[in-house]
Amino acid sequence: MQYQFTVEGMTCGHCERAVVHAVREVDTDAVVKVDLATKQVSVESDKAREVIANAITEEGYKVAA
Ligand SMILES: [Cu+2]
Repeated sequence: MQYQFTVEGMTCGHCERAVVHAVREVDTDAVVKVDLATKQVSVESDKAREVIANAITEEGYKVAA
């Protein structure tokens, strides 16, 4: 599945890596792309959307509804 998230609170490369890492923790095969400027995170994963969103939230970033 291909998911698109708007994620608040990412400001730098560290945040980007933290988000990618958080997603990979729930799905090691996930393909994650982060665009800091537009706050967009696209994820290709077999996991449910909520599982990915929760992983990002637990890392300390806000997923817009
Ligand atoms: Cu940062």
